Amino acid sequence: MAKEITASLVFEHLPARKPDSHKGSYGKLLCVCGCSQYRGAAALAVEGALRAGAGVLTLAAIEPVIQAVGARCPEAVFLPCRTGEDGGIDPAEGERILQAARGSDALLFGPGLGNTAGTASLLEQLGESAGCPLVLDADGLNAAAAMPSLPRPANLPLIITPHPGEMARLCGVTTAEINASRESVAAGYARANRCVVVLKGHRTIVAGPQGEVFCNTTGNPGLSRGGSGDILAGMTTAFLCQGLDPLYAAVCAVWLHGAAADRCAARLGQYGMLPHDILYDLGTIFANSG
Ligand code: NPW
Ligand code: AMP
Ligand code: MG
Repeated sequence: MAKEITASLVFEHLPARKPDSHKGSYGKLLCVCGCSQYRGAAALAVEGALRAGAGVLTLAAIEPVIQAVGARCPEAVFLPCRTGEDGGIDPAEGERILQAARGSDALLFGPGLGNTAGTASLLEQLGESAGCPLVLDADGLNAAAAMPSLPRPANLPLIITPHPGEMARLCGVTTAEINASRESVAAGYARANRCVVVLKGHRTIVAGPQGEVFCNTTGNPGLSRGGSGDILAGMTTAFLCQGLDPLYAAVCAVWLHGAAADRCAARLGQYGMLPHDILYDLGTIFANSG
């Protein structure tokens, strides 16, 4: 039986920002996101991560993605990558990205990368060798679904954040089968693959490798639009890079993402709210939490 995620559980696990801290105290986060088709996914993941407290964030991306993200988010640092044949990052850039990952505290791989051979090649190069905790989302998960086993950095945490369609691809079953038994699917996958699973949707499930299972109580159908999950992926990686236990990095991100969406719906309505609007509401939750 899943335990419900509550505000008190979340705020117990969120570390205070100490007066004598500096940007290095809050982690170095590397995002590998975006392609010519999906530039906004990178922007949303980056802003989600920065608004969830990451200290220094670097985005490895192709030039058009960097242009789009830089215009929205001057705080981001960039690792410019050549564009490959399929409109994503050229897989020959894998070694440079790997070097950056090795100096990072957490790596986000997937939002908006494109479901392409280039993404699969990058994941093969980075997944097991990254040398830092890894969050796989979106096309990172689609690439992983085609591999014999889930790529993971040796002895380091792995969090996956699938929606039911992505989970179905990972498990080789239908989306309906995933949604028919969400708790047991997430728990079984987390145990079998020694990772944290965030199975998204109405009442998102967070399952850990030791059999822990949480169910989220926040969020609303105003989140049912493209881009919501990219923000969650950034937020999850931000908490991971700030040193939270991977299970609680996911628990905190999921609850706060939904709680921000609930505030946003009260402000703009479920029809009118957009994923990037919830970042303002996330700030008001932090502002009122002390
Ligand atoms: P349906 O439609 O109901 O049959 P995909 P994606 C299913 C980027 N983005 N319950 C759904 O089923 C992402 O980061 C970029 C049940 C459908 O089959 C990725 O890189 C944006 N089913 C890329 O686009 C904004 C559910 O999953 C399938 C479900 C592709 O990601 C948008 C759709 O998923 C987007 O984030 C649920 N709760 N949720 C940008 N602005 O740049 C989903 N499904 O085919 O994996 O496509 O999620 O859009
Ligand atoms: P993605 O499909 O990757 O963009 O992720 C969608 C995000 O929005 C996930 O965090 C979902 O849990 C959330 N979401 C979508 N629809 C709903 C809903 N009806 N109720 C609560 N959360 C939702
Ligand atoms: Mg998504």
